[in-house]
Amino acid sequence: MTTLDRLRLVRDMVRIRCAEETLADLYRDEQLMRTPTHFSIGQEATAVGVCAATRRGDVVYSAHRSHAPYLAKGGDLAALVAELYGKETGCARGRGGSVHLVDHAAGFGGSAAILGEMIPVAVGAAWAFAMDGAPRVALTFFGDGASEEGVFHESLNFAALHRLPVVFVCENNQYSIASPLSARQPAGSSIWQRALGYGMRASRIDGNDVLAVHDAARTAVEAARAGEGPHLLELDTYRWREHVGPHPDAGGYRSHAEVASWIERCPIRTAADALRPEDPTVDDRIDAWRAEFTEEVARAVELARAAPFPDVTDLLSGADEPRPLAPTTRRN
Ligand SMILES: Cc1ncc(C[n+]2csc(CCOP(=O)(O)OP(=O)(O)O)c2C)c(N)n1
Repeated sequence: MTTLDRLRLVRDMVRIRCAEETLADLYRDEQLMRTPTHFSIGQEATAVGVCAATRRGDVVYSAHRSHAPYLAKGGDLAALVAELYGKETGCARGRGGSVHLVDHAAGFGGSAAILGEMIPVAVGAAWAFAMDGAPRVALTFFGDGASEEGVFHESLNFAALHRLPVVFVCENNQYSIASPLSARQPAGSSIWQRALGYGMRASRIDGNDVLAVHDAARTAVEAARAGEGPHLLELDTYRWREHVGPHPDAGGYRSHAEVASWIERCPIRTAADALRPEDPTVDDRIDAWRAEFTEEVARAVELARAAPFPDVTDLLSGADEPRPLAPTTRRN
């Protein structure tokens, strides 16, 4: 990877951080977004590192913590913001909210909040790619909690059996709502090792190191594309905010010290530290990107506020129709 490619990863993380921090503040202060909202603040390296390893024709699915994978895959920012405000110009025409994002043009196949739900959907897409002989890969993001769903195991088994071009991306942020991993899974076991048991390749990576995530994802995606079958990536990371909603929540089920230790390992700062020796201007660049993206998000918020709500008589129709084109901030 060139220095410019590596800077691009940092830029994409800064864009997601900026968007989510602004949206979290507005969510708390305005009370206009009425959708349950799961922020990925602190987890940006997983979505950015993985999605940068995909091609336009590859399809990404995610669970409820969906903004970061959607944006990292090139989903339209203005349409995301409008969706959170419940507007007709949203990416799901205001009918889905934060947990039901979709942008087919960008290769974001959809997100859903039922744990594990999109894992078999990604396997189905990969099966279709394999039957068509298409050099495409499906990827699915999910949390450590979703790896406890039965459908996770059925999907891994089926994908391994048919050597399907699918990459399972487990964002292990250590908690399922307020339950730590140690209260839910046997000591001495791990999610990536369970995938090995199905006969597929699997690896565990520092999910706050975007360069390491990207390297591992590129290997997994290209192997899947070359017909070598599925791969599971377990990416260790941590969310900084409450499970659902905009607030920090240290001091209850997780200690202040634990949360602070992960904030020390901020993925943006980690990447900037790694890049500074080869580009001493990296901190200035981050400041400039912050300013640029703050404006971009402010414009998207203005458009969303001004857009119409769906017509109440039309709420149950039109699920299959393409949404009207929103003013776009699409980037690729
Ligand atoms: C089948 C099902 N069971 C329970 C829930 C309630 N629920 C919503 S999010 C969540 C925790 C998810 O944890 P994880 O998969 O680790 O993802 P994270 O929220 O940490 O990103 C639970 C139990 C659900 N949505 N679906």
